[in-house]
Amino acid sequence: MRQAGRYLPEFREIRAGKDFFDTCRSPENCCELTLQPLRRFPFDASIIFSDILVIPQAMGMEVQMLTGKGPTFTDPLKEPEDLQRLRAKVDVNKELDYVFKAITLTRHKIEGKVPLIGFTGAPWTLMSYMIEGGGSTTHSKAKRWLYRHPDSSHMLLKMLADVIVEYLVGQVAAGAQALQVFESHAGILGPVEFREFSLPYLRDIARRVKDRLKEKGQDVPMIVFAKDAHYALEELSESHYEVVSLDWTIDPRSARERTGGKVSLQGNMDPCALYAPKEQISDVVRKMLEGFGTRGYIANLGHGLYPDMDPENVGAFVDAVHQHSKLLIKQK
Ligand code: 1CP
Repeated sequence: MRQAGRYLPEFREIRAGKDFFDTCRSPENCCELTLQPLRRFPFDASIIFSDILVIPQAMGMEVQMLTGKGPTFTDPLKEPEDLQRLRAKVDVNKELDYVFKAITLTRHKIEGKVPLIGFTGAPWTLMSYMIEGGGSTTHSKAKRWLYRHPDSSHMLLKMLADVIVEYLVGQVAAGAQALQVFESHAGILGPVEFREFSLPYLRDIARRVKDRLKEKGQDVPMIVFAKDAHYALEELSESHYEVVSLDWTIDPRSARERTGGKVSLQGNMDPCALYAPKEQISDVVRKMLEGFGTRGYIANLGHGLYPDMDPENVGAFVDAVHQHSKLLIKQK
């Protein structure tokens, strides 16, 4: 999750006074921000510093990251006619070259110590930002589209999926060793809408990326994170992803039963458990590991970190994962 986040003083130092997306466009800054947490903690992997909203930008939309407000679109999509404002054909090698450069530089600088994960937002999550114009609690403007303009919604989701496929294939060519797809706004949809407007695109992306990589003799694991999509666990485990990443509202044992060994699972400690004293963090981690078991499992949080979280407690989380997993493996 958001390991390179705002909870580290050294992160805030690099970010200070700079525009967020200017930082994303600087491969040197992205590389440094990706490496920072690895210097502090014995993580097993790293995720490239970037953002999911670089895709709407590549499609021609203007997005700014405003302090205290988050992502803000200058001119969100209002009606289906507005789709004509988007670039019909996106040359990802031109528009998102800065991300590929950041990945290549970071991959070199990591020197093989841990794998580097690339990522993207999924079509529905990006669509909702492009219509809402920023963060939202109800996502009612975007959902209004789904109910009133289903054809245009599918047209937009398809356009996004096409760009995402090129973008992910490009990330692997640049050096990414695993890919995570964030459907952060899955939970705002019910099962019926999820099956129509999210799941088919998640599947399509995994299948097309894998086919394209295969042609080049490449293969990387893919991870899907559909936040709050409890109802879709079984379907997600049959969607061509090797790993299903879970938020903290799902019980580890029931997730195992429902996915039945078809995929590896990732997650899912409540990030807010990092506010607890260290001993309690260790306890929460132990229970989580006992629930998931040690095979086919990637210990992680169930979502991103908040800026006021104590780096020491992040360290306590990582230590607890290592300590308890060693014990559990020994007991077998
Ligand atoms: O931590 C990292 O640096 C890893 C890189 C990373 C990732 C994987 C960032 C940097 N953003 C993301 C993904 C991302 N961005 C998601 C999917 C994961 C999730 O569900 O959180 C989403 C929804 C976004 C959109 C976004 N970007 C938001 C959420 C706004 C909302 O709707 O409430 C915010 C606040 C950002 C800004 C951002 N992106 C990344 C960081 C470190 C930040 C904080 C801003 C800053 O550093 O100035």
